[in-house]
Amino acid sequence: MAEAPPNLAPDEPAVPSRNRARTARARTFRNPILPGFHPDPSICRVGADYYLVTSSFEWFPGLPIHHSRDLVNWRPLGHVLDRPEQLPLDGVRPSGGLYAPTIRHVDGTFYVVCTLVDGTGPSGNFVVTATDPAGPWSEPYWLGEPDSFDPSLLFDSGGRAWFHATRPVDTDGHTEIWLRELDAVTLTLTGPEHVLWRGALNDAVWAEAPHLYRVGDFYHLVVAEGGTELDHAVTVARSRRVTGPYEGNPRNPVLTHRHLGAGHPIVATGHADLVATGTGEWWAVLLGVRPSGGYLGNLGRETFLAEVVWEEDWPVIAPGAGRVEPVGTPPDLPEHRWPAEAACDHFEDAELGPRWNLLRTPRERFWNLTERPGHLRLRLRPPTVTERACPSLVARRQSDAHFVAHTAFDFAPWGSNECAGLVLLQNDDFQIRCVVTLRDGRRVLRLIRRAAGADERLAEEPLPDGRVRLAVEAHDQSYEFRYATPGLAWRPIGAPVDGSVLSTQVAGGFVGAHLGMYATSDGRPSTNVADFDWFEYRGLE
Ligand code: 6LW
Repeated sequence: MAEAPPNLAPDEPAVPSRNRARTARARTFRNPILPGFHPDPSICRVGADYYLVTSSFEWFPGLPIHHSRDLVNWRPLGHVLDRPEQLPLDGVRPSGGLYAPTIRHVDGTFYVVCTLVDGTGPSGNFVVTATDPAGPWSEPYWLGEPDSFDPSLLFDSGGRAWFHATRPVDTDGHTEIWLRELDAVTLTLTGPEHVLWRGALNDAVWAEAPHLYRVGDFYHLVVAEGGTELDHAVTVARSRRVTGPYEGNPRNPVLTHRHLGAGHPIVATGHADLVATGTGEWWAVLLGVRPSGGYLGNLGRETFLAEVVWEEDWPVIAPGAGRVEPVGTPPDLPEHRWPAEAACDHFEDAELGPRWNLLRTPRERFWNLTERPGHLRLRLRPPTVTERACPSLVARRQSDAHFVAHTAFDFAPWGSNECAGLVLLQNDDFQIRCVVTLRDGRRVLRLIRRAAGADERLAEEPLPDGRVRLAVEAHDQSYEFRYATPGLAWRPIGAPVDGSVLSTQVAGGFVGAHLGMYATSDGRPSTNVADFDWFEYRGLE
């Protein structure tokens, strides 16, 4: 960070104000502000800088952190948990791992509180701290509370800090928001527990994602309810005392798309976190889903931006519209763009850039960018992408319903157990693989779709020697694969594949589709490698 953060609490009482006349603003911005799998956003402001974290589940590094000056244009800063010793994701189930984080800043320190769900090592809630949001972040301070998730922090006046989170009260999806004081020096929970809220609707399910703010005379509790799919909603309650009792807003839910049907380009909106700008405006970041092909969504839950105003000491989200639209009027902040990310990674740097992710915690370095300069070298190792392991996979998010991705690589399989190529996946059981392997001593290109844990071979073509180029072009649920070898023109492999195995609705869980480069020796030791020269991804919308 270039400048020292001013000593400013994100939750400091601000004067509730109506955002200024919207007609004066001619610019527009596009939602989502973070396309592709970026659920459960949480935001804080330090002076003119905004920092945003999102969930990452079984992917490593954990908790991407983005930086913006105008709330619309974001650049990746890195990840909160980027050291294997900080993040034990070994053996974690798909859509286990890191759930919804919260980021706050007070007195020069950034705090992220989060939950590691169903870990095979330490699990439950933890806090990490940093003085620079780009890192390094501390080792986790484990708070326990393994039944609770979606933790948040309120730093109140007088130096007190309040941990709040969600926990189940039964096995039917009923939950409660509870609160306990956090000793911000020892980072331990202290004092009595208080139950604050169980949701606004009669018999509400999944009251979760709580965030407390002190605004004006009230403590405002913003929660999600209805579950993170089509019935998702934002509801609010307020109290003059942090420990309650909380009264619900009679106008709840204050935001939902549950009544808009499949025709709306954005569904499942909820899980909001609020921020006040330096100019006194208020905005919410929240998650939503852009369906592609009915209710199917392969991109997972993405991060959206919506305006907030205060009326009668209650927040109004998306005033005048009541819904989040794909195009909006931006905050009254000077536009601040960042250099565009290159569509093609030529692997010229010594480290992988922040767009690249690995599955679970890497305990050995299976990727290398220096042994063969300008190439990503993947070592063939026994784990495969069909196991709860850390396979030799380097992947990025699918962030557009329409996209094309290309890669070129050198790979000579030494046995029919060895393969390398392109993989698109939701999880260990739902994926599409286009890989070079050996059959009867000859090199072949094979296209496989995996649904509910069962592989189906869709196509296979003999492959001449030499460098292989692979491409996938997707349009909603249609994924077409092509390949080329030296002297051979591009040709399709198989028919277009139904990609619905890459949707959350079919695969289940909380993540969005990833695609990337993969190599395995399938259970046997090997010293073979696959060298990827470049990887290009372009949205086609
Ligand atoms: C998140 C919670 C949720 O913790 O999904 O259904 C979880 N509810 O808010 C994972 O994003």
